[in-house]
Amino acid sequence: MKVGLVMGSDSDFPIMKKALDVFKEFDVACEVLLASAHRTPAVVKDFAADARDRGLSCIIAGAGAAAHLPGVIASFTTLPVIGVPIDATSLKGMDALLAIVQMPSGMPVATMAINGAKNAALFAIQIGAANDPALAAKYKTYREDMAAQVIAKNKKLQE
Ligand code: RP5
Repeated sequence: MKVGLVMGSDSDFPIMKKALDVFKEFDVACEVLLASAHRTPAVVKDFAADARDRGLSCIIAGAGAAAHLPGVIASFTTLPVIGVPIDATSLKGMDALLAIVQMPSGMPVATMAINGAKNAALFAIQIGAANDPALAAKYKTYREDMAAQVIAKNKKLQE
């Protein structure tokens, strides 16, 4: 499985790195791009237009403020696009959340929580795992480990 990870500014990197960390943990290949829907639209178009031909399964796009990046990427590819609204302004990410989630009918972007880069990566893995039994098994183990941790914490709480 190979995914794309795009961010609108280097100021988004501390949040988007959480997605990269997940892909490293799951040994998933990732193309990373810094490009802006407003500042470098041609770079965004070039990246998205042949993303399927390069073997990407889906694209995660993180942006703050007037966050058009995920929607613009979605306009250039039929791959699933996962949007991560970033808290980058005095509106604390609500601006980006509303910009990303309110796509026109027929043009979906799967929108995560504000700063939800980790869940974006896990959702991308779930998409890839639909046709990859080894990745599906890894993800199942991840979920089982998470459940075991909660159960262990509860047990400790009862002591
Ligand atoms: C958006 O504007 C970026 O995605 C970033 O979240 C925000 C601020 O960008 P910088 O001014 O820090 O480059 O386009």
